[in-house]
Amino acid sequence: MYRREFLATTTSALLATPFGRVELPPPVAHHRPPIAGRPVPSAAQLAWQRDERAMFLHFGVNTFTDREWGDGTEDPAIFNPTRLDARQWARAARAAGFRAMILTAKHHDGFCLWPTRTTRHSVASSSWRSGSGDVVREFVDACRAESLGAGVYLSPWDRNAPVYGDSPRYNDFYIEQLTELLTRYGPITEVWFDGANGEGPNGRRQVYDWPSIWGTVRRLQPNAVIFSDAGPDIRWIGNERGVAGDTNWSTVDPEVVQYPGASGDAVMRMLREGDPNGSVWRPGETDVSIRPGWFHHAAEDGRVKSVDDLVSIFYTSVGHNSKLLLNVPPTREGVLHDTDVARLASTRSALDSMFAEDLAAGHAARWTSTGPRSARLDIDLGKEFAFSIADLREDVTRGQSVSRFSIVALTSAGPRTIVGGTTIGFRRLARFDPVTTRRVQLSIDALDTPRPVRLALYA
Ligand code: FUL
Repeated sequence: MYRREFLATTTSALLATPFGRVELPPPVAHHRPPIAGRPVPSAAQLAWQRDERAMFLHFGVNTFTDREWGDGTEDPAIFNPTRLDARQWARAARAAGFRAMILTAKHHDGFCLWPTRTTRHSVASSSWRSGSGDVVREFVDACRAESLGAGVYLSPWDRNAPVYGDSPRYNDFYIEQLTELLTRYGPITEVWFDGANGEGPNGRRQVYDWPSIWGTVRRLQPNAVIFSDAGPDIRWIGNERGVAGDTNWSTVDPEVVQYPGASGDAVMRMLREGDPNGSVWRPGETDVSIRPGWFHHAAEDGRVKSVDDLVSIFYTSVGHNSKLLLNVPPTREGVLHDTDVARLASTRSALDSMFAEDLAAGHAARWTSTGPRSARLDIDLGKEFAFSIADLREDVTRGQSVSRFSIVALTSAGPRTIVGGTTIGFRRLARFDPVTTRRVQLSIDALDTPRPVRLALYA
């Protein structure tokens, strides 16, 4: 949450000398041949996007110190959840419609939630279960039990490791931690590399070996997607408010954002909007917390986002061709707070009822080509219906192509534009004042020969 402000003051030059261009083994096979050479998602990227919702869990020493960023001097003994129940996290996530969870295995304070060989700053030195516990193990087991994907966040910035800032040595240390996480716990679906950064002891700056770090993930978990500002598979959406770009291409120009933590207007715009001419497929993930902070603070128990806020976030993340990564932080007891769990359940019910019945389903629909790069869909609903939600989807297995859309109601008083916008992508949601009509037209402009877009309408 403090990331950009912090970066602005401390790290403008910090990562200015990355290890160079990243060359990774190719991702898992593409689904179908690209249209006219445009990028398409890998199987792993497609599965990631189809999940739509994942839950982020920020948990660690900060939970016990009541802070957002620990400084690495915390006594491991303070980590002592009294009734840790990862199954409760997973049940709540699943019941709320989430398909994956991502745990902060290590945050900036360097405290590891698994018994690592790399440092004593871990659960093994804590009071919890006399040092014999493993939060990552319980988290992964709970994900499996509830059929959720399991992802890990391993903070590159480490304020405890003495070798941080001693670049090659820290890179080795970090890759060893990553290797433990990626070899001990079975399939991992997403690995999350945070762009937040700081200086090592005595102001030494850490230069990360991203090619080796990302290469380690590819080698050990070839089906996992790698998230960071610079992908390579999934990019950060550029803010922590739950809002993806209104225009949001899943393709990007990789030259613009070359490493995690890059800053500047061009970088932020590329993160938010992508690039219609981008040479790589790198869809955006929207991370946001259900509370003001990322970690649980009892003082914020009354400030959990409302159902309306959470529904609105769904529209501006999933509904803007992104994936929602909603943070729900465990308490000191090691469980999700009742308020958060209830809010998640109510949000799921609200969304389920909104999308219960597609009024356009099964009605006569006809696509007409209106030009080499444009097309129109006419739908006859059979009788008048009132609707206030449009749900649009491109078949992104063949790439993303729509650059403009508009929906028009053909009413007795003449045509009336209901809603319009730019990109669609995997899913585009729009809400508007209820419109009553029998005939609806959807017009699109596309980058290549238009392919049919799926349109659903809801009351
Ligand atoms: C940021 C971090 O500094 C926050 O603490 C949090 O983990 C958020 C998801 O990313 O960059």
